[in-house]
Amino acid sequence: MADELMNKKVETDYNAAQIQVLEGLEAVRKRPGMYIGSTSASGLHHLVYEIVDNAIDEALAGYCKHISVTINPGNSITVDDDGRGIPVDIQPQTGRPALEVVYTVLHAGGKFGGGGYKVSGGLHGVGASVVNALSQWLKVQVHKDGKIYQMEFARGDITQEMTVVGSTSRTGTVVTFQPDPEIFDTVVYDYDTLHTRMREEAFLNAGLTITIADQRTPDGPSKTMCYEGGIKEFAQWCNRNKTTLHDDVIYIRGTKGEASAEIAIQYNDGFSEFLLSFANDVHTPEGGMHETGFKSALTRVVNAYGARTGAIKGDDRVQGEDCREGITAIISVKLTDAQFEGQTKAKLGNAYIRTLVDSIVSDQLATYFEEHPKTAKIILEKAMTANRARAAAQKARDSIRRKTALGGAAMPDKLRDCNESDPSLTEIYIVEGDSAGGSATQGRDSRFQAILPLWGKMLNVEKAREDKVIGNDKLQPVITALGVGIGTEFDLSKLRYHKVIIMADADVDGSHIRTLLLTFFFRFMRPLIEHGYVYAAMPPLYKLVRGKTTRYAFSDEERDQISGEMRKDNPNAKVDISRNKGLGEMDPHELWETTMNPETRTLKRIELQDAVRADEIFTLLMGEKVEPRKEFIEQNAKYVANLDY
Ligand code: 1YM
Repeated sequence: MADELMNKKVETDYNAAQIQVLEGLEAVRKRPGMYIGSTSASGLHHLVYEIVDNAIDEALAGYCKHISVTINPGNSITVDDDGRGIPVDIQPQTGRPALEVVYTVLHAGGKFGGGGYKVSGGLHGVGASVVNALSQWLKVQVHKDGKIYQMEFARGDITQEMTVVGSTSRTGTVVTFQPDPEIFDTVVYDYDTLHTRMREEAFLNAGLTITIADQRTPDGPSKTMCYEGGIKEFAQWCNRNKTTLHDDVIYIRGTKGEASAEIAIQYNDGFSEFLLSFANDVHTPEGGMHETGFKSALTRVVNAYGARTGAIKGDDRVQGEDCREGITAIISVKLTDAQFEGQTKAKLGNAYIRTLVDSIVSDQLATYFEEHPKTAKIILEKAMTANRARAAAQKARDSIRRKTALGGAAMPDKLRDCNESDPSLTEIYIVEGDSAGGSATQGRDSRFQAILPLWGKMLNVEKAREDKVIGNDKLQPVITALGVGIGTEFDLSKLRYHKVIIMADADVDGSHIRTLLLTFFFRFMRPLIEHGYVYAAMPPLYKLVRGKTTRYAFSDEERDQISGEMRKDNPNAKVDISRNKGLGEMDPHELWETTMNPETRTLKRIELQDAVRADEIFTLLMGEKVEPRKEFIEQNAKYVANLDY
């Protein structure tokens, strides 16, 4: 009788737990954005990172050496690690195998891990069960104690209970999932996106081997990455196409209690600041306490060294930004209670991390400077030169301000402004060439669309400091029209248009000017890109005419599809297909219909990744190193015809 009661009790608990499970995963399917950020491509890729995070935690615990990520035909993903394998024993709380709990209970990781398992700091702290809920199907295999355990799910529901399906001599976890097309806007994975993220993970976890392979085609790409030097190698890699000022990468690390921090620094001869910070391997583009601690310690140490050696006299000081000119620094912290704050939850909020980073950088960088006086001198001199250039920039700015104050007309001559003054309703087209500018001005809806034509050869921003940019007659109109200022004076709240649209031809010259403008925004107005205000207009590549019907195509595939559709009723009909020659050759009406009318146009929002790539390409094409430039052009010869080096 007592036994019967016991069983009944267990069963009731189990049912209650099951109901909770269903409600939990149902919530994930109802509001996926809450758990993975979005259901666009970014959310789709996030599924992979969640599963990989679990494998990386196993690596951090010291049990896993190799992780492999495979994109399978049909866009399912397999993640395989050689760790201990997820526990398969029955959990006393639920009466279910741990494996099942991990994949069906929301936020199960920390609760059932028995001490050792730390929830890693994913964007929303979610894990395996979320991926399961958002997958059309998911299969886990655990290799453990000589056996292969297997369990299968569909949209979070169990379709096959955990069973032993074979024997094995290895250990580890193998997860395969098919993202649910009912949930995601796209279910097609991008190899480059996954490759970039996996490379980052490999740099951040020194000695861990990560393989990424695309098996959707027979000879798809694959790459195995392992960096014994960790973030030191990461900093060198970021500088690979730049001229560095010292060979040795400065490396700093320290721990306090459960938290640890490591930093790698290498300066190049450029003018921009490249800080990459991470908390628990999660990129924190909005910065936070780790970056704050780093910046204040760096400034203090450089000034102290300058004062001690007599290079900085009296009350003179170099500013923080002076000390960061040309810096490449990787900051990586690991902590158990990461607090992510800010608009996109991409800013680290734990105040004690600032203290930790500040104190280790203060101590170890000061020591480094004493032991490496040559490097110390180079860094100090770079900061002092930057300081002088900043004073010159201030002068240039003041002089422009005086000129505009005297001249009265604050806006550039070439700007054709719109009537609406509420920035959230307006857009500006930055257009290459006067003739395209003319068509755009005639074709636009002047109530909310402004046009700014650019012409002539633009300044090479790669080798320009703020003072040169401010005085530049090609860039100054852009700066004035946007209203936000640049560099230190940048103020996003003054942005005059919430859509900044670069409109350039779909040819080599057009891509040059697009790259140039993106690099300029990236270097001097980065928040504009980070907040998603920058777009590229997408003019059509082909025009198809059959009788009185005209349609446009944006790719070769679309051209073929549309031409097929236009011939549907009569396969012999003549469809005239012409390649669009350029923006300047479209009449205003055509330009409006294809590229500017919000109802019919296609705009591509520029993401930071695009800008980082533009910056890289720009460094390559315009910078000083010839070898990588040659390589790039050889690799991309089919895209950049007629470019000599
Ligand atoms: C391809 C995905 O999930 N690997 C993985 C996960 C776990 C373990 C090992 C693990 C953890 C622990 C003990 C522990 C997880 N275990 C759990 C939980 N790869 C992948 N590899 N033994 C194995 O932390 O104590 C959650 S994840 F909660 F069951 F312990």
